[in-house]
Amino acid sequence: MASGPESGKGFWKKLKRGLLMTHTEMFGRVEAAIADRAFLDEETLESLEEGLIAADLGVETSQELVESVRKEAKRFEGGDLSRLRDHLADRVAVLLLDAPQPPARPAGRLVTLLVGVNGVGKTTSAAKLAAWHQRHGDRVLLAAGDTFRAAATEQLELWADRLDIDVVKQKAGADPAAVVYDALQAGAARSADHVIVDTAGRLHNRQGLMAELAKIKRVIERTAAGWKKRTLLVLDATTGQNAISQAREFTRHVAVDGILLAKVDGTAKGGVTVAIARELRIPVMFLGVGEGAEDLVEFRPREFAEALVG
Ligand SMILES: Nc1nc2c(ncn2[C@@H]2O[C@H](COP(=O)(O)OP(=O)(O)OP(=O)(O)O)[C@@H](O)[C@H]2O)c(=O)[nH]1
Ligand SMILES: [Mg+2]
Repeated sequence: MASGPESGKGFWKKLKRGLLMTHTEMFGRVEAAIADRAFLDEETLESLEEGLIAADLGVETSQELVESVRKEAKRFEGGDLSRLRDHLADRVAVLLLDAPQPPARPAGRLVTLLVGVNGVGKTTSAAKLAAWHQRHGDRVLLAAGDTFRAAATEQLELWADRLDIDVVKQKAGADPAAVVYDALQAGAARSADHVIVDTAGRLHNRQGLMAELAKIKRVIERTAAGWKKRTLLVLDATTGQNAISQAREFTRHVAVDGILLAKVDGTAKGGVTVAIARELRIPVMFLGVGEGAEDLVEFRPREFAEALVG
């Protein structure tokens, strides 16, 4: 049941690779500008601001960061980008450390419910999260709580086979709350440390589907007495700033304990992580950085800032 940090090298490599497109978007312009002039004039600062905004850090955050560079522009003269990078990495880290922090894996048995809009990456993330916790010593059980589509259960089973993890399922059309109930019973019987529940995609304005989620939560509350519980909202990083409005709507209807931001690798808008952390005031807990079982990393503010900027 340990939750020790992932080996430094693997974590770092995945994070860097996941943020590559975003990093390039942020710095491509300013690198070109600095190479031309070797000093930070207004135009270069504008290039920096454009890059930060294009990488979806948010307009306000981008301006704040550029302002902090402008104040000390002299320090960065001579075309030495590395000093500028260090400065920005520090500033971003400060912003991220000021946001709600990802909690450690709670001790004891745990139920994780994954929720979110259609197609954001819930099922893939359920599998990756299961693999992550398995690597960290948990005995994991998956619950196929998306009974809406027959293919959803098959998709989860395919992952589970590969990872050698059990899945609790029912036939398509079954009540997802009943699947979750079964999974929690099975989890207790098989001494699982951690039950991870996949759910069907839903929009916040679909009342019936939101009521279904509330029912799943009630079943978890009642059945998993003594277990720690957390609900993670899965967001799709490729939607950039839209992910924030989506989260705002969603969390008006469902209480959420953390964010799992998927598909960070597939976008140049990975800076939205900073905007999410600052604006939603919900801890970002995991980042999806690829389509493989291993492509999930913990969100660690300082390391994130360094990988993003450095
Ligand atoms: N590149 C990349 N692709 C991802 C990541 N996470 C998920 N995907 C892809 O996104 C697509 C949708 O993922 P799913 O896990 O099926 O999404 P979902 O939220 O379960 O979808 P519904 O159940 O239909 O609501 C798949 O093609 C995944 O491979 C990620 O971190 N990086
Ligand atoms: Mg799914």
